[in-house]
Amino acid sequence: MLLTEQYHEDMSVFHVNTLPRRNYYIPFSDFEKAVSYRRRTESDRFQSLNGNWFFTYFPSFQAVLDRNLEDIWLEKSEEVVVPSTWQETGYESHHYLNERFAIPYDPPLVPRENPCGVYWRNIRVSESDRKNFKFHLNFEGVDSCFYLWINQQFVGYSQISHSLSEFDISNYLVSGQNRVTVAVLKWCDGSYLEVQDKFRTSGIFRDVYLVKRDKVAIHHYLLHQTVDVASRTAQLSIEILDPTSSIKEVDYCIYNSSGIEIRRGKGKEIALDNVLLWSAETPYLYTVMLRFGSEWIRERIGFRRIEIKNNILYLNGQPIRLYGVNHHDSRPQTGPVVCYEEQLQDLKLMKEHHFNAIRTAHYPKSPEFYELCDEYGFYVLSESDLEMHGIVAIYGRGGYQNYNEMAQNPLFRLAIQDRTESGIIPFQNRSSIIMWSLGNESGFGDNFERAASLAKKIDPTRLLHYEGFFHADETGDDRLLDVISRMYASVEDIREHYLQEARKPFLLCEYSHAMGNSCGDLKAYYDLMQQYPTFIGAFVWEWCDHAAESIIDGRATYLYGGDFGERYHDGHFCVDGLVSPSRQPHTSLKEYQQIHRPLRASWQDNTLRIWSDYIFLELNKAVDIRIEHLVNGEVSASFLVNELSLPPQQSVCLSLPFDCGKTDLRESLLITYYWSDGFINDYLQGKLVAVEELVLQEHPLKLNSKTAKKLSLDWRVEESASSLRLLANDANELCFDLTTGMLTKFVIDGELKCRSGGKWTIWRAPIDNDRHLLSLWEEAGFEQTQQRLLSYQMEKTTDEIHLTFCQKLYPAYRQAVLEINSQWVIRDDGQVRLEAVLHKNKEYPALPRIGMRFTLPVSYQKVDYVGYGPNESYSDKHHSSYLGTFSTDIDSLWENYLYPQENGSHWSSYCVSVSGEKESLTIQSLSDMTFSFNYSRYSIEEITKAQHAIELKGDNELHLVIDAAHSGVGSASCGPALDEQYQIAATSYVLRLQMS
Ligand code: IPT
Repeated sequence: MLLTEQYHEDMSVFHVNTLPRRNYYIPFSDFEKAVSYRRRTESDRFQSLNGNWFFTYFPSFQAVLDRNLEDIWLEKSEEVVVPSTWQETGYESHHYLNERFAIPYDPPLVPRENPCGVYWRNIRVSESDRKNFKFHLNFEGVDSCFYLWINQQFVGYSQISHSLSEFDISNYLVSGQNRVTVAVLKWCDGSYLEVQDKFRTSGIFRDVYLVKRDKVAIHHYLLHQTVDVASRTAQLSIEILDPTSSIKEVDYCIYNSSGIEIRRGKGKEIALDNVLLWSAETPYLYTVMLRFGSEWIRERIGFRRIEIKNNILYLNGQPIRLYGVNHHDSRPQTGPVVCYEEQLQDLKLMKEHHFNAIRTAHYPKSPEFYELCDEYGFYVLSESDLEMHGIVAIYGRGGYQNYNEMAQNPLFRLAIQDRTESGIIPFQNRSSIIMWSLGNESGFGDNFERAASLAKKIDPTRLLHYEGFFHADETGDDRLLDVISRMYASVEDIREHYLQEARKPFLLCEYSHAMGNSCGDLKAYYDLMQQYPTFIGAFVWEWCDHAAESIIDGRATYLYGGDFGERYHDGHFCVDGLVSPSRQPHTSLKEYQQIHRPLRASWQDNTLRIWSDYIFLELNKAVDIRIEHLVNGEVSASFLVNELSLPPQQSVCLSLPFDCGKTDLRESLLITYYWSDGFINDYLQGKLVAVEELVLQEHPLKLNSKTAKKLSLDWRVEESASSLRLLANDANELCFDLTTGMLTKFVIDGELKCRSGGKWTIWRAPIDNDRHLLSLWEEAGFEQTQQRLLSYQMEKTTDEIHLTFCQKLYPAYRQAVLEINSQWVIRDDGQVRLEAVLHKNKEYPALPRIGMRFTLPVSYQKVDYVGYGPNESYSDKHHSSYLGTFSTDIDSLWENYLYPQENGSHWSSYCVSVSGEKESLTIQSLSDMTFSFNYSRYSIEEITKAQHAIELKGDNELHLVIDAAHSGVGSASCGPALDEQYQIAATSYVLRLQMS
């Protein structure tokens, strides 16, 4: 028998023989190394055990229990690299679940068929090391729990997937070769508390290492700081929380953020003056070198003061907002296994897009992540590894009405407390963390009131958050929670219930669900935050799309729930990030960047003013600005302001070296900001901060149209029962189908304008945010419509032919949804005009769009347009774009969503021209009526059907849709319904176009 006792189904034992929790640090023997290291591997006390381990997979732990260690070591084992997951190394297949338990509910029991992976490797320990040091074995993350042996002896047990477990293995080691064996179980009672919305994985997925400690060493200490903002003084106190240690004293040495030594001494109280305060904008870190006994520990500390006054969040005496994002650990090749460089890549991208806050959804990060947040400047809302959402699926108990069951059940009390401790104690010395969160979506009850008291007892200096209080019954007590938190509440709901009379600061821990083509509501929430200082922040859900990479036909493709043969899964609901799995920014991220830009321009009294929205950061020659004067959408003059200096919360006037506002054309200033040299964060150098357009003179855009060849055509009409043909010499022909009113031929001066046109549509390839409307739309029959020409009239004037059409568009089996009165005007100079009034039947719900479809030959790949670009733009998602003239190609218009859906539209356009080598079709709005357009290699039908980008093949035609109206995108996949102003629900729409 391998074990005498088992703990993984015992809700009173979570850790056996682990060392008491301590703050995270890595000791060094050598001061010089300690003061300057970049990575902890540089410490002589640190020995990474990452790398190859022998591994045997057992489908059931029962089989392991029947063996002894020797048998297991002799089993045919393979090697795996640690850290990794069984799902990535191929021992199990992937499984994505949102809020459901992955196992039947019967806590603390878990399935008997409990897969187990046994890992083992040898380590060498020298005689002298064993004499001089203690050896602490650390695991930073094992899913879901593990039993540990050194050589033949059982050492201990631990659980909580995202937590630090440390064992003193000194007494188990021998000089020379030693064997470390770890049995990891797929399920334990903790699995009921780890129901986070993610791919469910198993294994040793974070770093493993040994730390050599002095025989007499410190274990746990805290650094406390008190900051006086007015006098810029700080008091640093060192508290040794280690009653058993004989070390009572500490030598210290402090360097300021420029590396200058400012203090050296012995003692636990240190007063500092002239302190440069830490903020997300100015992440000044002081290096505090601590010598306990003969170990050196480096702490990098930012001095800052966090307070709530009048329900407003203050940092260093200034009101701040948390512009945040929810961040999961997720990579397409390794799942939850993320390395230092990848974490850094994410943080840099966030900085570039103006996030200043992160919620560690829904578990603590590995310690190095927090150190990076200190260094790069983020306000962190650090969450405990806790989510018990699955309880709402318990059969017959009322779903969300049963939400509080686990939160109230004493069975889970200790486990919740254990998770509260493990989420706080290791990270208390990190300056970036300003708020703790008790967990995510676990209901509310006594267990959480106790967890809140515990959290406040461990750390009274930080704010406390738990959104689950929203589900509390009337007895719920939230006195210890410092903020009111909600997720996905609408702007109106927030204004009405939380802001007009504030009880506590208000926070959105999740909002603007970034699934697919999304985040149309970012501006509305941003504006609300500006209006109410008690609305202290909001965190977008979420940073990245989760998916598993797989190579199919030599091409990387991304797979999600259901692609691995699982019976129960949640599809692609995990593909909901601002960046793709490989970190390509989606347009939602660009939208966020623009809306949260720290620099803004205004135009008043013929003066250009640039404002800094920074609260702490003095822009010391940090930004270059390029200003372009656009006349009628095209650049007529430009100039550069190099290395702008601007104090925080101040503005500066710039004089323009050209005249503006003098013509009857549309004039605007296009202002582009870039980080220049010398900014505090070097990695941002040359990066774009924002592009904004200030309209000086509003006029409909008139296009500098190519001077078209003057034609003088003598149209001849041929009419039959099924078609109406207009012909002028051999090179000009328009043919209309008289059953539908569609254009079946359009050739002017020998140029093919399109293969087909005039086909009305109300369908868009559904975006994820349409998912709640979809059943309504499908029920209404919007996806398949039929068009009928009811009547037409023809009239000839001296130089024009007028065709007046009366058409209807019907869903497959219902009454007409649109009645269309249109007039085609075909002129003798070869121009074709269309004026259509589209009446929507009031009985139908809001429509996805109202547009006219054209198909073009594949050679028409070039696209020129005047509209909102260069990013895709919609009525509610156009802030990262501006009105300009753009020249591009069809492939660049395509926004690649992993789950194919409507994309690449350009809102408020005046003109689009698609062309091949010689031929082109130009569609231009008449007067000030703008349109949206899509131009794509794929038809709406093909995009609608596809479930993975790789399935899209194209069909030998290119597809253009000109929309009189196109629904906004919103964020309703997990958020409020699309704001009415962006819905297509009016009774009539107009399209007025000229085609040539
Ligand atoms: C909410 C969860 O907190 C988060 O983990 C994720 O699932 C997100 O939504 C959706 O992607 S839960 C939802 C029921 C509000």
